[in-house]
Amino acid sequence: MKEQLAKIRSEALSALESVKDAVALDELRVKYLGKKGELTAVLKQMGKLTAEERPAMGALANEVRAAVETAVETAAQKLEEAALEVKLRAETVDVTIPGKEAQLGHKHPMYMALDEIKDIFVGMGFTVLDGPEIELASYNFDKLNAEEGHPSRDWSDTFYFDEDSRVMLRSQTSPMQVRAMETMELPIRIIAPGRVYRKDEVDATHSPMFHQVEGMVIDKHVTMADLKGTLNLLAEQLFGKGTVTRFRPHHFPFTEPSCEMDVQCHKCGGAGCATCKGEGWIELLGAGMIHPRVLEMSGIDPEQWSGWAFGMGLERTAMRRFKIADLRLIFENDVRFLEQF
Ligand code: 2NM
Repeated sequence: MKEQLAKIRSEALSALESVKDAVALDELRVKYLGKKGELTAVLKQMGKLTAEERPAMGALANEVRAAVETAVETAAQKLEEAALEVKLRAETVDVTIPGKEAQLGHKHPMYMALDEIKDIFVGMGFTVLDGPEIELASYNFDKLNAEEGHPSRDWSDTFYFDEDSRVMLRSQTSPMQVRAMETMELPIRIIAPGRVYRKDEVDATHSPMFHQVEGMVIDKHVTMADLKGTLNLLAEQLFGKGTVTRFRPHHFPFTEPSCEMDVQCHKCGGAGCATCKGEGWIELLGAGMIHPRVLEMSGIDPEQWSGWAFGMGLERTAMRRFKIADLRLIFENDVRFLEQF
């Protein structure tokens, strides 16, 4: 029996020493330590021993069991470590391999122009506002003093959603200015850039969707001098120091008096060339003193407050800034075009 136990120990230990995987390990564990295993089989013969022999043999059997159990644990640990080693090696990242270059797009020239305009106005304390593109005709027209019968309200000029012309795609960003007048605390200094929609056929200078920036100041004692000073500063910062401007009388329903501002052609200095189509001047924006009726309709007392506003087309401004000849290029988003700026 002593020999049997010694044999189990040496066989088990050498088998466990070289075990290759978890399944084989489990088989060995069952073979030597299991209920029907070799050790149990030997222990079952203990009954045949004399009372004197039994304690020493029992102690030896326990010693062998403990040795085999320890060897099983050691083997399990070794297998686990080896598996981890394999996993780590498989998942190694070579940080020295050159990365894949991400294909970034290109900022759109119109947004480059818009960002410049935003920076100029934010620098003067204006807030940039965003508003709905689906608007109520009351905000797009009525509250801006363009009442029933005004030509811009016609079905041939405006996209309506309903038969009774109540809901529409905004044709200008000024409804946002009305919302600002109704909700913001005075004084107000804001600009509102965004998409606007008009029923135009696509050609080199027209699109049914385009972008505008409008701006507005309302405060005490605001005059046409503030309008001219601020818009001259805009022109200088957009087109360079010393840019010459001129203001021409014009008409808008929401301003009185109204004007358009031109900048002298930077190419020919006013003599007339292809860039300015022989005019010497390039039209930049429309503006004016906010009509007292417009202030009143938004709950602002025109006896106490006054204001000026302006509106400019973004595509046209970008086309002038970057010498783009055809409006359609602005909307095509061809990277070969965009990457030129
Ligand atoms: C323009 C020209 C002149 C304008 C007026 C207003 C408001 F809401 F204050 F009345 N917003 N925008 C305005 C004035 C827009 O676009 C050519």
